Amino acid sequence: MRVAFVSGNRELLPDAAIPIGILSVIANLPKRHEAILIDLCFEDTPAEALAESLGAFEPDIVALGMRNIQNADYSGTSNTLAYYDQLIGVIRSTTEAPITIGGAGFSVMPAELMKRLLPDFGISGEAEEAFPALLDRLEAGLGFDGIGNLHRLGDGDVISNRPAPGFLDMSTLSPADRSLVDPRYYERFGIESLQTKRGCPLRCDYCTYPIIEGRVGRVREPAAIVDELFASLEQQPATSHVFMVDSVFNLPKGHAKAVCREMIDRQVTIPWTCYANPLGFDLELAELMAEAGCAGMEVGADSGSDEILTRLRKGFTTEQIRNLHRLAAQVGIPDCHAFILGTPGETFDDVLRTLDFIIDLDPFSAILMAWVDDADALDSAAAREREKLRESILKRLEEHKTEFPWWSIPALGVNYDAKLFDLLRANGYDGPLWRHIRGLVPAATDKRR
Ligand code: B12
Repeated sequence: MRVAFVSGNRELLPDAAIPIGILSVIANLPKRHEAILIDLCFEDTPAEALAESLGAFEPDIVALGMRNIQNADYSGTSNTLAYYDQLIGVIRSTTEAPITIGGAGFSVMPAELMKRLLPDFGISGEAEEAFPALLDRLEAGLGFDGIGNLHRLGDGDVISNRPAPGFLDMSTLSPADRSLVDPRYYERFGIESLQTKRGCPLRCDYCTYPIIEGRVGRVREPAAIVDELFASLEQQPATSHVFMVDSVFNLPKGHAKAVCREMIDRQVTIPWTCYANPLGFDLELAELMAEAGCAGMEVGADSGSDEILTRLRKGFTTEQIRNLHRLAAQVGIPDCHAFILGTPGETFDDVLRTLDFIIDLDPFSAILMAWVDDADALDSAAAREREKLRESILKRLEEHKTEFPWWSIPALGVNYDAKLFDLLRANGYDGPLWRHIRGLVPAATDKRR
């Protein structure tokens, strides 16, 4: 079949992210299918570009990737649903080919998005097996039962197949081909995406990662990861940095160490960053990461109160956050901790406790966000109550922004805005930009308490 993959994502903050999920689905498509990738990220007029490419290719099916539903920076988030409505309208008016939607954003709430966007099919979660299975059924004119996580509309409602009985074995998957990627991702942002495993075992209260990837950890062979990295660097030589896109790089710890050892043995020199978790973080791991080129860790610390951490089911304590920070500082890896202030049930005193904790911890970088609860859209009384807390939080952060000018406060546009980031990149700063801000703030360390 002729398959037109469309990557709808146009988000450039904090960096543009290559459509690694779609690339993986393409890499694992049986060769008898002919696929193209229409990437709308850098198009000035995405609707026209899409219509033109579809018109020229005449697909049998359009596979639309939806990575983000919203920009989710807790600054009063803007959602992208109207934009996806528009893309689907363009596809419908250009071709009669059925539309299948998928991707991390879609997977977060597939039934709701099926009803809202009205594609013909949706696939939630990983799709390297489910999508070719759908093509087989369409070709053979058969029904759709048994294709795991397939969604379709019928009788005015969404019919959702059960998930496949197991998750994919990562060792059976072919790696993504980066020669398909628009080189502007690398020329303008320099960042490659690399996955060392799928699945997140954690149970953080609000997090959607296990919905997308499942909880069962499925690791890749370290040698295969480094092979993919070397191949990608050859295909896209403008790469200056790698982001490990795992939900958490250091869980399981043994695998993270094995990946680092492989990188060290094969003399990987490109710097990389990852999401790290305070659970079980130890000196040996920190040293291996540093030696393998880790140039930064992003940590979802969330709170400086043990009570709130327990309520959020983070599974670690403030002492473990401190431990990670100590070890990171010891081996010279900058750490960036994200905190979410005002989560459900939190009081202003809890927020102040977290702020005191951050000041005392003094991580290399901190991102402070004021919680926005999606559920408030349905409950106006709760929304008003929460809005008051949010206002007090932002007022307090306003006071801190001059005292700690290297903190990022997306809701106030502090160290998180497109112009600043463009300026930094134009001046040669690369990778995730929080790594550079502290060094640019005069006498930042004098502010330490
Ligand atoms: C790593 C990561 C980042 C890194 C990316 C680094 C990089 N260079 O790639 C950073 C920190 C930069 C980042 C930023 C953001 N992220 Co992010 N990120 C992730 C994370 C952890 C992994 C994404 C990934 O690459 N996965 C690996 C690939 C292989 O998997 P995949 O994309 O899911 O693809 C599979 C399936 O989804 C499916 N599939 C994918 N496409 C398609 C298409 C079709 C047609 C089909 C059928 C199937 C299909 O098959 C693929 C293979 O199995 C996810 C959470 C998660 N665990 O998934 C959040 C996630 C994708 N991010 C999210 C968000 C919101 C953002 C930001 C907007 C937040 C912000 N303001 O900072 C930005 C946007 C950046 C951008 N340019 O788009 C949300 C999106 C959903 C939502 N709530 O809107 C997620 C789901 C996390 C969450 N909060 O729930 N992110």
